[in-house]
Amino acid sequence: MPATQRMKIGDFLLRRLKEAGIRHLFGVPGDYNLELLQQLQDTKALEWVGTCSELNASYAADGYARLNGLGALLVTNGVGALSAINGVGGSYSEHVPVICIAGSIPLRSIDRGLGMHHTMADGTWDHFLDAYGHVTAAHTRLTPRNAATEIDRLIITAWREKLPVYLELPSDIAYLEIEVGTSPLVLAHSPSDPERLRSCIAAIAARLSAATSPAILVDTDADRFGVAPELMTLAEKLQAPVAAVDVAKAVIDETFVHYVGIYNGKASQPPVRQAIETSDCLVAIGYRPIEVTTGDFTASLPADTIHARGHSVDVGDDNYQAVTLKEVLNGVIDVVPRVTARPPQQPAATVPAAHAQTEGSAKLTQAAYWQAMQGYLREGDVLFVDNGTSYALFGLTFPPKCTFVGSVNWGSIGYSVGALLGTLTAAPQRRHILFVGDGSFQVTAQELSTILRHDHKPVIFLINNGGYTIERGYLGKDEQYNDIASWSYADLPKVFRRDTSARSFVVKTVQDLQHALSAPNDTMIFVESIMDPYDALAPVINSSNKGADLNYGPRGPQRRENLQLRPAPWSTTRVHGIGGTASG
Ligand SMILES: Cc1ncc(C[n+]2csc(CCOP(=O)(O)OP(=O)(O)O)c2C)c(N)n1
Ligand SMILES: [Mg+2]
Repeated sequence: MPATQRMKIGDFLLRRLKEAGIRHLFGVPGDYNLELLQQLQDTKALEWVGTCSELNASYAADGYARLNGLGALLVTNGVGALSAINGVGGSYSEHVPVICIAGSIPLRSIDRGLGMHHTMADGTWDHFLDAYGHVTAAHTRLTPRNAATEIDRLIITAWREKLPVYLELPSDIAYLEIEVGTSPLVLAHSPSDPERLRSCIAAIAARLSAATSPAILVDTDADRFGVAPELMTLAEKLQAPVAAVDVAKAVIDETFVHYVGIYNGKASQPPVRQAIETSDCLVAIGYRPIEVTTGDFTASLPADTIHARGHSVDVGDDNYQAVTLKEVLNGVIDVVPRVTARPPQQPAATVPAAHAQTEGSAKLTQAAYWQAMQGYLREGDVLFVDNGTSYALFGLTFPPKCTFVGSVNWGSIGYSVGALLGTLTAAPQRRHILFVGDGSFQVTAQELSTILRHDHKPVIFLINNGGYTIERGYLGKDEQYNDIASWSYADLPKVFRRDTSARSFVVKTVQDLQHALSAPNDTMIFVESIMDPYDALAPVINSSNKGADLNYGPRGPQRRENLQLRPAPWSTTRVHGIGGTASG
């Protein structure tokens, strides 16, 4: 019999979160979760990071989980839970393990049928639990009978599946004692089935050993399941090229000698396209094709591509279950013969520098802006992109050990500002740089105050172009629905923290930008760049134009005269990797 002890349910939940490696809890207090917050205060199990909204807390927990392996947020019944559900849905789409805890109405009210606030006031209480069932890998309402097992089940599920989970803690049970195990929670995958693992490794190794042009294609799960080092070892042993889909940018170090670039169908650089599409043994890791990652469905993987996922693998007609990605890759690395004499891959040309004028007094253009940004990036940066013309970031080459954070599949504007709080909290020693548009920033701008409150020192590059430029490329080039209120963005650090030491800049010329880029990063740097509403790199505008065709069809309004922002005919800027649709 494993040893047990008596513990309050709330204390046990906090203890398990801590044992799972979570050190911070994001969220907003409410009367249904204050009792757990008091337990957190009394036990100091975790550090509380209060946010301005539950939506932002969900983004922060997501950002935190990307660097920490798991993240958590605490919300209140209904109003808090539904505010957070967009972010949790995003975590599902992006495969990020987040634990969403809702302090919910007391069990007493459910037993007795008592109407309560923060509900539909119709005598029902399952709406929010049911809603979360659609955006999580597991959801539950805790009771004194199930808490000891359900808490463990949900945390382990989030970690194993790399997906969010939702649990309701009724407010009248957090202080009740139950019997729980004394041993700490162990986060581990079940070991693979030995026969399936052996057969799977043998099948992959046979294909790879016979291949003359093996290649590896990486999607985000390579990061989530922590196998980038194994993939690089395998590529080295096979002398095989590695490409990443755009959403998995920099999961493989972009300076790695076998890394060839971003594969995005016909938007890829020719050597990347060739390496992937003509490979006689392509190993794809967690590949999830959508219009954004496939150059508008022009991606064409070889028919016999080996598809490896977190917990299963397809090789030819065989499907292997009960195998884990790490064990499969390590097994393959062990048995494939080392290749020394493969003709070298033609390395992908580095991104052609934008043809930017360099005259200091010239009005700042996006071409000059992104050219300058390439020089600003440093080894080890955490680099954020939000939706919009800032997608140009995909075209930059990242120095070693950088982490890319974006919500590209889900694409919820404003994600980056909340998530920035999360990554800063998880890894305050790293430099975090946010690239965001004015429209995206307006959705979650208040969280800047929490970032300032905790003395974080990110560098924020905000493009002020008067509205939703990327949308103008879909529809409404001059329509007022794509305009937004003109904020004095660079003043916001002062507004959000009266005694701030943040360095703020309003940049209108190349010279101004150079000045801002030379500022020391001993405090927050906030750079507001004023740019033309019609200015965006050609691939970004092209992607919007194509998106409109895809979305509205041939009878849509996008073909009408002058209703769409189009790339300037003289524009020669090319950015590889974003030639497919970028979501607007
Ligand atoms: C939550 C949410 N609402 C609406 C959208 C649609 N949308 C995508 S990009 C965008 C505009 C982004 O504008 P901005 O951040 O200013 O970037 P710009 O293209 O102007 O650089 C909008 C409204 C979305 N993706 N997510
Ligand atoms: Mg904008």
